[in-house]
Amino acid sequence: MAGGCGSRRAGMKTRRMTMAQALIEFLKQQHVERDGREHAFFAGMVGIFGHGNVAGIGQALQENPDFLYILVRNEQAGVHMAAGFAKASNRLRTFACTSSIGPGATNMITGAALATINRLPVLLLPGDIFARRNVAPVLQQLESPATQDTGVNDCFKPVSRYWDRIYRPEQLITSLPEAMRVLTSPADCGAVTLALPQDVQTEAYDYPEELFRKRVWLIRRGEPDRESLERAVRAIKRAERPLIVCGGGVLMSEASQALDDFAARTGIPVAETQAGKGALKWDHAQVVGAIGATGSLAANRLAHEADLVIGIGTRYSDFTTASMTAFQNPNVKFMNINAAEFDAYKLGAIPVVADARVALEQLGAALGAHKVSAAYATEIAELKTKWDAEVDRLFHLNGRVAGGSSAGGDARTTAGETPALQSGGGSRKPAQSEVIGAMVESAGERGVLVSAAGSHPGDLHKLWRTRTPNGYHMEYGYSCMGYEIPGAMGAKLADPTREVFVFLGDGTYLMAPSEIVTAVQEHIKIVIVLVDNGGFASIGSLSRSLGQGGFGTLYRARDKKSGQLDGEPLEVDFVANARSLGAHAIKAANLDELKKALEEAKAMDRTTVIVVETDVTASVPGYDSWWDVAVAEVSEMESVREVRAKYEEARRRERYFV
Ligand SMILES: Cc1ncc(C[n+]2csc(CCOP(=O)(O)OP(=O)(O)O)c2C)c(N)n1
Ligand SMILES: [Mg+2]
Repeated sequence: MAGGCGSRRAGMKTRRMTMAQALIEFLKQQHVERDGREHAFFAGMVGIFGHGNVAGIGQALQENPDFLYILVRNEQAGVHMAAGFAKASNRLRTFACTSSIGPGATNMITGAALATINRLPVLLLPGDIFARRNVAPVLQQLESPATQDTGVNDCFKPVSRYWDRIYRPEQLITSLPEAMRVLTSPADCGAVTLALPQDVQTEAYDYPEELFRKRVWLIRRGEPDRESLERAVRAIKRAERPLIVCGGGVLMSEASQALDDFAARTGIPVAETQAGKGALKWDHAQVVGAIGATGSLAANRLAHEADLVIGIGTRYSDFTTASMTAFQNPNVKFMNINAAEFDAYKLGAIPVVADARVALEQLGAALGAHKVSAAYATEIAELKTKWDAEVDRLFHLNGRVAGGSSAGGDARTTAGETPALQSGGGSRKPAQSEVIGAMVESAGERGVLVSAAGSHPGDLHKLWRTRTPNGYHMEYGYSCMGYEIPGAMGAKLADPTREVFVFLGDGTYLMAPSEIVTAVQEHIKIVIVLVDNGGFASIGSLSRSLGQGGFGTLYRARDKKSGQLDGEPLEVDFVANARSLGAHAIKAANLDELKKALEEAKAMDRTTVIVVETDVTASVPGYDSWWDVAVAEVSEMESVREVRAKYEEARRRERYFV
């Protein structure tokens, strides 16, 4: 906004502005378009001011009140909020993130890694040290005896898809279009970092007026090439036991309807990754649930014997492939539809480098009336019915044991399908699966579930029943404790008409509860269900399965005698804590109280935290699956040596697909 409009440079109209003012003006003008719908790409900026950005970006934001600025409590959370917003917007919108130099900047690195791993666009604008250098070392500057051309912001390089440092104000003119190209690319998007030296942010330049024209970036729907499509069609026609692995790319491409039609017409079953879950309704006839280490019995059984795996928008993480043990058919082949060539070629697949929706439509048309065999269709239907009954059972345990051998949804266990009965019920602590059942009921058609790390992502992957696309928002690329609350705030900002529920553990809550204050500040209403199980159920369970007995995973005081963390349980009043941050807080002692609390929270217009203690012994089992966590090869501990022997045996099932 500022500056002398109308000056000229080599016949070009220019505007004299500081680098920061020009940057904000540019961001305001960026739009994206897909399927004829146009959106402003940036909803605003989130961040925290310090001496490294207050006079530059801070001043420019103040001058642009029409560009939303959200003050957060931690820069990392600010990036999570932007990533959550981008994910819930199917990558069509995001926030820019500003920080001061030094610790404010490095706080954003975790957020950058999360965004890049999950292929989510976020624009990071860390402040940087003086480009002028004469006053160095400035406060918070990392010095090097070997070069002056380095600083903490170089740490963003491996976690960014595009990285630049703006030493001169005019470098914005060439850097910003590159940043936008990457942010709006379906194949290359992730974190983009532009490091902004604090002096340069405030320097004026005669920017060409052209830089500030409204620009609409087309989000391409890439077409598959004819040859690849033909190969894909031949592979599907040949296959007797095809299986679709539905990844996050299906949601990002808004290809739910195309996949629904394709699966219904061909009868090919659809298994879901964490990022792809919920692209189809849970009760769609072809949906067989979660796949992999945290998969359903139905999906994992089908995966074991599949002869063609059709990966759509998936990057095949180890949880999806069950550490390369999920697919045991000796003749299994892969065919991958992906906007990114990198992912399309994985596992020696026939690559179809294309947008998911377009590829599914063309593939469906080319396949005509092709259908899976009647025998395969019956098998799919039977497995699905069995699995749905298993989920119902876990939602309504009524005091029965869940069937797991250890707490925390341990992926190493194989389920007993008919668990024994246990006394109990009434006012007892609920099992985690019952908490999930209550939340599924409360979430209704359009509720959104947000989570990221702990024992619950595995349980939620297996059990959550999504009814509307984007109703299941799991950050499981980085599985980052601390994403949940700001990520959910981003999801709520993306669609305020949907009720957003957060499932998080006591461990995560204690790591990062502070954005509740931001939620109150911004009138963002989310419902947080805080499961208190006295520490890290997930890692405790993993530790026990490794023969390590849960060492260092419980929230207990250091015992004076043993000198270890096995003393009295630490009492934390989560209700008082959440209340102190401005949330409405409720303690639920049992399942009935939890159900009532969920209804109370829905009726509130304020962020609500529901604290519920769960029974850690009633864990959800694993279903014919495995996750490779390497066990100590030599140890003084007998328990570890035993597990190592089993581990070596289990690892033999890991396969190469080339
Ligand atoms: C930032 C971060 N640090 C560490 C981990 C490793 N980790 C995964 S789950 C977990 C424990 C989470 O505890 P809690 O939130 O209470 O969930 P629970 O395991 O009890 O279900 C830890 C430490 C992580 N995922 N993220
Ligand atoms: Mg816990």
